[in-house]
Amino acid sequence: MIDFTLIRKLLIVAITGLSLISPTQAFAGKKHNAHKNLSAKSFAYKDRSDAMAFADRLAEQQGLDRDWVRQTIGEARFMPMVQKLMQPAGHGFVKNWNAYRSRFIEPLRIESGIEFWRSNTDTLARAEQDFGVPPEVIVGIIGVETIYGRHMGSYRVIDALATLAFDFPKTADRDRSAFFQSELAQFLTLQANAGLDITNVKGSYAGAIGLGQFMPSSWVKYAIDYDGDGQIDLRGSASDAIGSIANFLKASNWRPGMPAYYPVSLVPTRTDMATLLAPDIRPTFSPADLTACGILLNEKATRHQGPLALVELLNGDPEIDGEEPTYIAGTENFYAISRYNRSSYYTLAVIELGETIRAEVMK
Ligand SMILES: [Ca+2]
Repeated sequence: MIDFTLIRKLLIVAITGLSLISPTQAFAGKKHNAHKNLSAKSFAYKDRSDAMAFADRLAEQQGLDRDWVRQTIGEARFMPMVQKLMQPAGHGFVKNWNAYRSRFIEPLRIESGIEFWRSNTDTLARAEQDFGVPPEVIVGIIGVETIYGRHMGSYRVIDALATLAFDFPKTADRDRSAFFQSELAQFLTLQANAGLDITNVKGSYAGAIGLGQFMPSSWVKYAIDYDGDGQIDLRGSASDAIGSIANFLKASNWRPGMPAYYPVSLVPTRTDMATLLAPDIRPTFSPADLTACGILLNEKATRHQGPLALVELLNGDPEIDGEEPTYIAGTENFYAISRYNRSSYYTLAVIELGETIRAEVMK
C-alpha cells in the first residue's frame, strides 16, 4: 500500500524471490537485474549525523524520549538491497494488462482466496454492514497484496524505512526521502500508540506491513482493532486487517452498491482520446459525455449516476495487431480502490480476483 505503481513494486519484488509471481514475464522489454552492482555494505545509522539530527528533531516534535529515538534509529541498518529495489525499472518497460492479469487471476491465489473467504465469512459480512465495502473487494486486495499472508515481506521495517529515509537511491526518478522520513516518524509513534515492538516488525522493502500491506501513515490513520482484543494486529489478525482495509476504503469515498467499472467498446481512431484520457483514472465524465466522444456504453452504464473515467490498460505496443489496449469505464469505486495502490492495473486485478473468488464461493 504505497503510492508507487504496483507494477514496478511487483517487478522488483519478483526479482528478490519474495513472491511467487514473476512479472518480469508479464512485461515486454529489458529485464532488470537487481543483484548486479550490489557493492554497498550494510551499516548502522548511529554513526550518521543526518540520521541522528533527524532523531533529535523527531523526539522534540513528537514528545518522544530522545535517547530511545536515537537508539532505535541508530540501530536501524542500511539495507543495500532495499536501496537497489527502489530504483526505476529501466527503459523498455512496457505495460501489459493481459500478462499482468494472468499473474494474479491464477489458481493458487484463487484457492487461497476461497479458503480465506470461508474462514472469515462473518467478519467480511460485518465489515460490509459497518463500512459498506463488499467482501470481494477486501478479499481481492489481500490476495493481490500478500496472497492471504503468504508474502508479507521479510525486511525489518525499521531498516527499510531508515534506508529509504536517509539513503533514497540517487538514480530514482524522483527523490522520495521526505515521504519515507515521514513514514519513519509515524512508524516510531506506533511503539507507544499501538503497542508494537517496532524493532522486530517485518514488512516489504518499502516498509509496508501485514496482510494488507499498510504503510505506517495508513496504520496511524485507518487501522482498527476489529476482533475486539484491544490490540491492532495487521499481521496476525485477519479480522483487524479486514476492518482496517474496509475503513480505509470508506475514507476513500467508497459508494456502497456502486459497480467499480463498466465494460466499454470503442474505435480509438474515431474517438477524442486526448480529451478522454486527460483526467487519467479520475472520474470526470458523465455517461452522456462518454457517448458523445464515441464510447459505446452498455445500458446499465448509460444509467450510471455519477462521474466516470475512461481507463486505458496497455497490452504491449498499441500499434501492433493483437496488442490493442483494454478499455473500461471506471467509477468512483474504481478510483477508491486505486487510492490503495495508485495503478489502474493493480485496481482491475483486485476487482477481477475478488469477483472470481466470489463466484467460486457462491457456487
Ligand atoms: Ca485486534
